[in-house]
Amino acid sequence: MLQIAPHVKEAIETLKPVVALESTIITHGMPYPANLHTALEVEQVIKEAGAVPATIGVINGIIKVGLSEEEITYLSQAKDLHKISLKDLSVAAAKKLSGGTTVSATMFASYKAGIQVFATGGIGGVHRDARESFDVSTDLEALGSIPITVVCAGAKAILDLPATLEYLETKGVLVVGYKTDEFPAFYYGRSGLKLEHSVTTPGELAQVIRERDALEINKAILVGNPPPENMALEKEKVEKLIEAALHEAKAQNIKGKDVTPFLLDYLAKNSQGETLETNIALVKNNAYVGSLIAKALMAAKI
Ligand code: PSU
Ligand code: MN
Repeated sequence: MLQIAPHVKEAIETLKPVVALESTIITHGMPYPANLHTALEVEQVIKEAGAVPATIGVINGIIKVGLSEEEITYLSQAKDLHKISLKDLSVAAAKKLSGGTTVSATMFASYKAGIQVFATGGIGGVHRDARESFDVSTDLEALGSIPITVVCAGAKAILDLPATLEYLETKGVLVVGYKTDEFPAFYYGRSGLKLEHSVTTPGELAQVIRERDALEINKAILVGNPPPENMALEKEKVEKLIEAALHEAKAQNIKGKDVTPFLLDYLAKNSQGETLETNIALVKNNAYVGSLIAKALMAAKI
């Protein structure tokens, strides 16, 4: 059921640095053609940094680790693709569905394939209305139970960031700032939420990952990497847009797994594409840092 592309399999077996990528960002996170260009460019960033990219998604019920360019193109354009999180993988396999894998499903597939590092944009988390809606992303459960390393620009700013950090702490997930002592806020770098732990080099982080593995702590390490400074948006501006987006989602009665795609789309449209540009830049930046971490991990093994 899990099909690993031959070049990815070879890279894993010969201890080359591999970086996994998700595909919900392609199917539900960005409009066409920005989604396609971004997906291909992110792979290029990883290659140029000296690692092997493996974009993960589901095609006709098969979980593919290392999608081909044709498959990525298909996922960027096809209609009625599913947003597949961890709980959906079995149904997708049974019913031969196709779709993008979220952070939780991609973490699962990466771990099964033997890939240790996964780069994404922003993880899902505790929604701002979670006290009433109970909407807490299953990404947080996956982080609490799958021992890989996830590089992100924090949780999407549409979420309740302090609550998301609390939830991660409850789940025993180590959150490490990469060259920052604050939890990044996706569109802007500084959330004001201090992190207990931070590193300044990939080697330092690799050491922490190795200790986690030696201790057999079966939980993810979440690396918070701020968006590139020249691409970060102004907090006040973003927060105004988010308020409006949340209001609109409520008015249109958007619920469950449709909430995140709706909000991202609303923000992009109402910021003249600015939030999309930042989203693209930070995914690339995370892929780059993910490559450095994967390389540092492998350097110690050879
Ligand atoms: N980050 C982005 N764009 C996205 C997502 C994250 O920059 O589209 C996706 C991820 O796949 C994440 C999912 O796992 O949104 C979370 O959805 P939910 O809030 O419904 O759990
Ligand atoms: Mn949700």
